Amino acid sequence: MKPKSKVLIIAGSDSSGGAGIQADIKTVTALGSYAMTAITAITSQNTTGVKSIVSIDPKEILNQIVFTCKDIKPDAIKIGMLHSSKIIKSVMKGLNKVKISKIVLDPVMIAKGGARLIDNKAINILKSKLIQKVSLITPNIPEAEILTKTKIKNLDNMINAANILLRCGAQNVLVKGGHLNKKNVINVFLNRKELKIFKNKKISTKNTHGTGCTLSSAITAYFACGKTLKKSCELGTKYVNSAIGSNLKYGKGCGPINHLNSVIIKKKFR
Ligand code: PXL
Repeated sequence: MKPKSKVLIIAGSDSSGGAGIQADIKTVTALGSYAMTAITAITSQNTTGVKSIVSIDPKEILNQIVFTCKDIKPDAIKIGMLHSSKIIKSVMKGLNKVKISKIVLDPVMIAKGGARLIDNKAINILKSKLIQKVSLITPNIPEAEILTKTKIKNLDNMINAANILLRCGAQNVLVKGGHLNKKNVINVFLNRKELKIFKNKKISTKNTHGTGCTLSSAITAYFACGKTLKKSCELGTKYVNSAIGSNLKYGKGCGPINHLNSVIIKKKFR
């Protein structure tokens, strides 16, 4: 097949392959689109935790974005780990130059094992400036709590947080409820015209490393192909659910989900 669309991913590298830019490339590819990257940081990690993080020079991040897009224009952009305020400023400069309207922001803050992937100054710029430049922001519960300075314990709290983010200038918000201790996973999609609640059975497993990166990449891939954001969120959630359900059991800690669950290999390549 020929790729259905082109996606630029601006995110950090996860050496263990389950989250970060590795998850993003696998997801975009598994959903039939062409992946390009601008790497913001390199993490050394395995399923038991993060050993170290090195940021890429903001100038180099800008170069990756601008030079790549000048040649192959993406249909949409996904943004993941942004380690510092300098990096966010550089990414915003890049976005202004490349003028792509479909942008999905996953406000990555903390890795599964608890390692911080963003500093406080960066969180403030993300909330006050970057949020206004993107089509969709996809916080999980802890991220939504930090961004809105509220406590989130139930569906009403999630909707309230999504409304606060709209007031901060977000166009569309997807608050992901996987962290709530409930039988179902509830995701709340909200914009100024509609509210949609996606409900899925929670799959009990510790192997959920990279779910956030994977979901935002899947949404971006569908959005790049021309689906609405609401439909992209619905389909992205289905893809991640099936990837979690496959339960790979790789590594000694929180293992990766199965990005390949959507793929069938042709006979001649088996
Ligand atoms: O899942 C958040 C995330 C994003 N980006 C990178 C990561 C992680 C979590 O480990 O390593 C690079």
